[in-house]
Amino acid sequence: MHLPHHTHHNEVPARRGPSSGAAFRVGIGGPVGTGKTALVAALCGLLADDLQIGVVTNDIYTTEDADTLRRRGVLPAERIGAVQTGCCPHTAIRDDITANLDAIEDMEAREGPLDLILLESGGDNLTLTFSSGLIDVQLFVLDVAGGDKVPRKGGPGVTRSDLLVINKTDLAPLVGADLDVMARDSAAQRGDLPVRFVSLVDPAGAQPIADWILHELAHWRADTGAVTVDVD
Ligand SMILES: Nc1nc2c(ncn2[C@@H]2O[C@H](COP(=O)(O)OP(=O)(O)OP(=O)(O)O)[C@@H](O)[C@H]2O)c(=O)[nH]1
Ligand SMILES: [Mg+2]
Repeated sequence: MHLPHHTHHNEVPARRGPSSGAAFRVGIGGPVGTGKTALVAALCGLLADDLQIGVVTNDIYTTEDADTLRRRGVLPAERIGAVQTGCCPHTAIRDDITANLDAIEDMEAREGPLDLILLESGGDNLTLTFSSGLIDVQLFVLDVAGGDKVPRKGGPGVTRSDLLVINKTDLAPLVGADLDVMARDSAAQRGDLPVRFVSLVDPAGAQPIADWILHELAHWRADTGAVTVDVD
């Protein structure tokens, strides 16, 4: 994904590829409460038998999301790291990504080679994006409870994320959200970029997202060039 870079603090090396033993990094962003942590938990359940996974969460003032994931036992505790941003979530995933890079690299050094890092941003707004120096692909998570107008409000997560996830479809009848409107508006914003509608009340509902990640991971691994993303 090629987004405008905010590189004033961003002296990061180009992302390493699979040949260097680095894990595939998936950024998960989106507004507050849309189900990012629920998605991380469900993905760990679906993928941990086949992949060595690490998780890094971002929260502003706490380590709430990492604590929740550890309590739920979705992965061994040492595979769940937390970054406390102390500032707007997007700052730590886009402008100065050092704390997140450190958390990932510490985990990889401690735990040995991993296949997949799931990196959850703190909940923010429609302007949220990850630096391409931090992640390989990024998901943007909306929910139907925010109203069926949200996809047409646009923003880089809606228009250009590698995958748009629209969660909590179970709530559509309760909040009067029209999923067809959301699908139509998402397609209008995104062109050919993919969208998946899910409900995570049952974690198995994350299977379409797990399948998409496996597909992207295979593609990334097949790319024999060691350097996959250039940071300008
Ligand atoms: N009904 C319903 N509730 C859901 C679904 N997914 C998540 N939730 C609930 O929505 C609330 C917020 O979910 P989280 O996973 O914490 O959302 P988040 O995006 O990580 O939130 P922040 O990190 O605070 O931005 C929780 O109470 C979840 O149980 C869903 O598919 N359907
Ligand atoms: Mg969360």
